[in-house]
Amino acid sequence: MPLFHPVTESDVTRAIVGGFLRQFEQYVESDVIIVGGGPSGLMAGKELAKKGLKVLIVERNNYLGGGFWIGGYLMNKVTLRAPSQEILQELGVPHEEAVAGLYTADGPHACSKLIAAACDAGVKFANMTIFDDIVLREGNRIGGVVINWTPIAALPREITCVDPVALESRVIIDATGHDACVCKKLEERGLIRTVGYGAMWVERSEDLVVEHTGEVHPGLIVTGMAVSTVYGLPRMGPTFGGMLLSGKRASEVALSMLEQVAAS
Ligand code: 48H
Repeated sequence: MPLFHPVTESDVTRAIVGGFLRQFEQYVESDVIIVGGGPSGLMAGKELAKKGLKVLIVERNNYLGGGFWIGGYLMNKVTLRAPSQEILQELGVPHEEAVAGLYTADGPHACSKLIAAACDAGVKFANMTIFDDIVLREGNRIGGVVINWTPIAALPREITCVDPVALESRVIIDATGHDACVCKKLEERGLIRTVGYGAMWVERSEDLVVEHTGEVHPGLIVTGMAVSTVYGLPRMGPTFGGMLLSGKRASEVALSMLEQVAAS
């Protein structure tokens, strides 16, 4: 008597294709699309989904978590400055105080708990999916994102040229880290200007990132390391509290933007 229930290969394939297509169709329109599934994007997504919003994170890699997995210098430890260790507490991540006000945790533990919290809150993910372009409406207001499969985008043009598709949302969050890909796309079109992140200055950088997190263009919010790139703020190295609190701030800004849209 076999241990497992009998199923055929076509049952497995149908389950995957059907499940994918149902979700993809449902998320062709979302309340908020977050580009980038690193710590700032995951945090923003978790907070927004907790409030009942329909949130999709577009991530070009197969894995989520960005730079939060391995922390600094390939050493699997992440650091967070007070008061952001409270988020580790909320997520149930073991951590210890290294010196007054500076906490360490294991990157894989912190990152996997944050991903799980985002999933539990109801965030959906399009991974292996790369942001390609922006949808612009009247007055250059954001209308959505243009996406393609990462493997397609990685192929040389002479081998294939596959047109992308678009997903609609009135609020987009650029959480693509150092590259600030969404903001750079608007810069290419002459709509905003980015400065490039500055030299390291831990003490100053994280407050500035959180303070500057917000709307950079009608419908577009920038969060995380992308904030440093847009505004020329100092980098902070492998310390992540600023990323988490910036994500939280981005979610608050998104909520108030959506309230304004609903009221208009
Ligand atoms: C889809 C994309 C695209 C694209 C990128 O780099 P991240 O971890 O970003 P943050 O801002 O949440 O956190 C930054 C932090 O990890 C860090 O590097 C710090 C604190 N550095 C300090 C310093 O001094 O250097 O995650 C960004 C995510 C990644 O998963 C990318 O794969 C993804 O965005 N991404 N996804 N389409 N075009 N570009």
